[in-house]
Amino acid sequence: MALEKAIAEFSHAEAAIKIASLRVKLKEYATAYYTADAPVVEDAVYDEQYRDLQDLEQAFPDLITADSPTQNVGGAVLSDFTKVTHEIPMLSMGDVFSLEELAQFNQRIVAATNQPSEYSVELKIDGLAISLRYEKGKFVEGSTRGDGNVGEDVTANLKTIKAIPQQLSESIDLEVRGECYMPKESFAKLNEQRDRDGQPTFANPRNAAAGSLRQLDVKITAQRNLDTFMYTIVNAANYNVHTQREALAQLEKWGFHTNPESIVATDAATVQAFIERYQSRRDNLPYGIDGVVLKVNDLAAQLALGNTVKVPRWEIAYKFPPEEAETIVHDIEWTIGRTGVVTPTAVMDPVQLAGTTVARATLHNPDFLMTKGVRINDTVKIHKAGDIIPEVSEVVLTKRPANSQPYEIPTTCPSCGAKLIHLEDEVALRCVNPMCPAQVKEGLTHFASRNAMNIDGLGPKIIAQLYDRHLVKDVADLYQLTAADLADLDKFQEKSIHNLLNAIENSKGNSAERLLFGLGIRNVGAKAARLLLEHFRSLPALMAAGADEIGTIKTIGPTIVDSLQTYFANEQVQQLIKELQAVNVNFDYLGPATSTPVQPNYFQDKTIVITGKLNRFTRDELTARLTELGAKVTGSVSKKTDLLIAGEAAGSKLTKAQNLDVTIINETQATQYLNEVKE
Ligand code: 1X8
Repeated sequence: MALEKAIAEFSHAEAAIKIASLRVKLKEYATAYYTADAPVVEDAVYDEQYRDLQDLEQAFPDLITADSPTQNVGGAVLSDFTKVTHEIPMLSMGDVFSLEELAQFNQRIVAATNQPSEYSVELKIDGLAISLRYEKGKFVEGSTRGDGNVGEDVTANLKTIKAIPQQLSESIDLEVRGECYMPKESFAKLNEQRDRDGQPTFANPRNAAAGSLRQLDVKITAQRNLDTFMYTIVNAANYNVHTQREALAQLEKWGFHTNPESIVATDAATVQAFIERYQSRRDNLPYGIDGVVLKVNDLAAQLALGNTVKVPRWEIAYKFPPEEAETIVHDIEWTIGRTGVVTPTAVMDPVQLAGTTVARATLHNPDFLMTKGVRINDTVKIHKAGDIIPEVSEVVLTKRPANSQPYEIPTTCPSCGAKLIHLEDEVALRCVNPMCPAQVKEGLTHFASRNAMNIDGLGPKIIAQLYDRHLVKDVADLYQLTAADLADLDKFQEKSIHNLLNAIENSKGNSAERLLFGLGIRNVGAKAARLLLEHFRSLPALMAAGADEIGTIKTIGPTIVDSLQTYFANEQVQQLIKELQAVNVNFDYLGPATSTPVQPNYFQDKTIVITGKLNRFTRDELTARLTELGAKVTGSVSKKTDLLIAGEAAGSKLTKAQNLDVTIINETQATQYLNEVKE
């Protein structure tokens, strides 16, 4: 959870209190994580609170104490294992969460070394750090990091890992460091087995690796299929190794496993491409990664740069955005769709999730809500379903407040008060009152939407005002609106009035499949509407047709036929059609549409700005694709902007979007969303 207010607004006393509480929490998390191998919060929660503490301490440096988590490497030593003192401390690493912070890291390096930077760029393995010592070529001691100075002797455990050579071909003394991890497949199998045996499962591969390595019974470790990637040679210069790249090559020669994915980079674009590549492919790797590590390649330069109190100055971790986050549910909102389906949404404290800020998550339907057992004030874990829609994964029951009450599903429509019902065979809860204001407004919004009558400027907010002021109760009323009616609306100036009236007027000339789709008849989507009008050529012809004839059209099944006949048989509908005809709304099919209707997608109906340099598309290509998908691409960022797609070296537009809290995605994320669109 972010701080409750800006750092600048904290008084000294308030900061002292907040700092104290953050330290208590962080220490509790760290103990659970390092000592018990059972984290109580997501990494992202730890990281965020750690950052809050860092920020507060930076603003109030007199409040920094030596025992603050920011001044120590995490992890205490469990007493069951013999202690090992690390002659050269095993430091942890500084981390950053954005490309800007990475650029700042690079600037510091360039300024300090006075030469262009060259980095070894490696994957950050989600495992636990280990150190291996060899004497005269023989493996003699292996240890965990512990608190960085003193770790645990896990030599016997490490001897069971095949990836660790017991004997080197050269008779040398050597200390190497790296990461011990459990491959995802082994992790899945282990948890399945534990589940079958009624044992608690491990939260993630890293905890499983830590739990497996720190076993007093090494037979258990031996069964756990652990693996390693080594990446550091201690005192490398003694082995005629002068760069990190040479170190990796030498480690490989000695017979250690090294990670095959690393590269050398001398410019930001290469680093960014590497980050994006693995961020989008992390699910396809056989082991877990949680970021990318940048190390100054030249080892002499590393030495010259040295360390801060806690971390080396010459390396940094870029952490991937969390794919799961924890937050608190403050409310459960019920929204009523065009067809009366009532859908619950969790309203939550905003959190960062896979690169965007999320404050709402779908709860789908009452069954889902009850199965998950979500209550108001519950802490929940959220993730992005299909990488797009924020969804509640589970309630964190250990954090449920003592006075928590079971949540009660509403029995009446929050908009019109009508009794809600479950239609047969449906999980959905529905309001079946056709006059329900929420449904009518949704229906009007649908009529005006891009794939229907495409009335630019007539969005949900304007429609709500028109409806609430009794200016519009059905779609025919839109065509009776006058400039005087619109002049009363909030923030409506002459130009907007003129534009909206024009857009409404122009919509009368649309080809009739847009009208048919816009009427919002159950089961009649944009595609069915087009097929129907291609066949019947006009709305009256369709209305006059019998079920048999309609049914002959390919892909138009009995459900659609039924829906159409029920709809057009309704007297109110017939009256509505007459009113539309009276104001000269076109009822004829005007030939193939210039733009075919699109599948619902992430970009649809969003106002989007593209900025920065793109690698995969030209600006025009991306604009064309987004427009096809029903988005509006504009040139400048404003309050109306829904989304900024930021390429490399994005400048003032990015800053402006950040200030306006506009959702920002990068090119990789945009590509992922594009790939999601079904053809
Ligand atoms: C931690 C890790 C490092 C690397 C990979 N995975 C990690 N978890 C690497 O350097 N390739 S470095 C490191 C550290 O704490 N210094």
